Amino acid sequence: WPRPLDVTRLLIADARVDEELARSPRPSKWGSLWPLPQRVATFDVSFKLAAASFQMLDGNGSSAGPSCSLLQDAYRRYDKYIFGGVKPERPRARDRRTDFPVLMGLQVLITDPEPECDQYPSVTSDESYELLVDRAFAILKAPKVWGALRGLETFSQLVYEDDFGAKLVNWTQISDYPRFAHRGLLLDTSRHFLPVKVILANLETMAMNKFNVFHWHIVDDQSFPYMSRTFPDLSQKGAYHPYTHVYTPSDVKTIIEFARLRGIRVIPEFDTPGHTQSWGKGQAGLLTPCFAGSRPSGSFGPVNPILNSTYDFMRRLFREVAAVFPDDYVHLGGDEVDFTCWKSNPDIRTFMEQQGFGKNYSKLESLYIQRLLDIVSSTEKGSIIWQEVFDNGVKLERDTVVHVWMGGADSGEEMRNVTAAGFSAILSAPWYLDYISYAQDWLKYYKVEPLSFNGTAAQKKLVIGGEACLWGEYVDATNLTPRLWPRASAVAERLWSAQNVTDVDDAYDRLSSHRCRMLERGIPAEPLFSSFCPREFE
Ligand code: CP6
Repeated sequence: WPRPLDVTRLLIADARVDEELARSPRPSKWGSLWPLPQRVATFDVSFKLAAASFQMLDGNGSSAGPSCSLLQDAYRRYDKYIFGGVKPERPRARDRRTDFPVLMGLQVLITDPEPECDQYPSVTSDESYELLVDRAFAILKAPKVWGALRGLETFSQLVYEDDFGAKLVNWTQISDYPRFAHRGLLLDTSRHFLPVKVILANLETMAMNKFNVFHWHIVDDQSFPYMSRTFPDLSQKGAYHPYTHVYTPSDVKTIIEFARLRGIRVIPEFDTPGHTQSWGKGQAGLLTPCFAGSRPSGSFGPVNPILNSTYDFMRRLFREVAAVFPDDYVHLGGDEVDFTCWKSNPDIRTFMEQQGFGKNYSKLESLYIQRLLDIVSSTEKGSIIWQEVFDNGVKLERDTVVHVWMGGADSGEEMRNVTAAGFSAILSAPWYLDYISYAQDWLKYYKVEPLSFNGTAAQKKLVIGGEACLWGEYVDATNLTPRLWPRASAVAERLWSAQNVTDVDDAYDRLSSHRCRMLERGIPAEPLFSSFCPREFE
């Protein structure tokens, strides 16, 4: 085993590299990098991975050692992806061919004294990394494990196969970091229950695309699959099935840890006061009774905002949620509140009069959300809310994040208003993946520029990122993955890569290859257009 290389010396770019970087070449022939890194230089010099002996290992002086199971796990994963899970015991004939210099391994060096191996990722996590593929060894340098995870994915994307089945990688130098800190995907487990296996497969695919937030729209009108320890009746009575269609505390733990090992945050959404029909089944008195004339009609509306019992319930539920989900943020929803039922209820009307709200039910909604925001603040969590809460003029804490979902491609004005008011914003409006057309949907997602709205530099800084949304009305385990991938990949590149990465022809080539790579990794991603893959999905 050779002496570890002097990494600092290796990472000093020589004149040739500087020249290449200045021209910002794209690795087109060999590479199919997705999302495209910030800076890439490659040369037509190939190294052969020594299949029998190639290994990923901690570099000398790395602050993350063998005890960092997050990295050790990642080495195993990427070894499988690179070599297809089959490594010969002894070198085969093709490995002994000497026409290429050999790449013996990838050294991973965490440079910060605190690698954050046992922590959870957050919105401020450092995901930057530098990768150098040179003779004998490749070096991956990152301040934190989060960057190392992103760099391992990139390294695995650089490897290609020659006609003899040998694994090759070209001389490459990459310096990379995300453009936006919040790169999310929303999945909805209420309209259809999604088995844990499906969620994990999509977390895995998210990592292949450098997404870092799983926005878990876990409950809604149709079902309440979250098994609460404090209020077991919520799922007992509100899930599609009390045992088979629920996420147990252990399921939730599994998902959170699986995500953490891939540098992905799990942000749960408990959407209120609307979208809560399923809550009412297991929590009597929570929802507003609707009236037909002077009598209760038997149906229920949004959460009842005028009862103290409502806030006692929310306090206990969100205390549990704060303990179960380690992320710094909880999504509180607040979208699409229908006032019809509130208007029909005489107690609510009396309350409105007492408060001097007149006929303005937005004020009632605001009162509810304000109290809920206070409850969540008391659990030491930050809040994310759908845009209506901001639009209705609710007084928000400075650190509240506003999630913009209305207006499709024309959400610029809302982005301008939200950031002008000093709030951080997440953009989803142009990225509703549940809409499908007989066309290349990925193109319209790809062409979005999140900062194209009118605003100051300070305002644009407040855009922390975006999320692709896949609402669940027409989606379950049978069609979720192909509907999501590679369409969501377009959003992934928009949120990771530099602003000037907009060449759609280049993107088409890289994304087509990336889609074939997802197939090879066992993800049934749909085709972009008429095409074939080197190996078809079976
Ligand atoms: N469910 C919830 C939904 C939607 C929202 N919230 C939604 C609205 C419009 C479209 C797609 C989805 N299904 N809880 C809005 C944020 Cl087009």
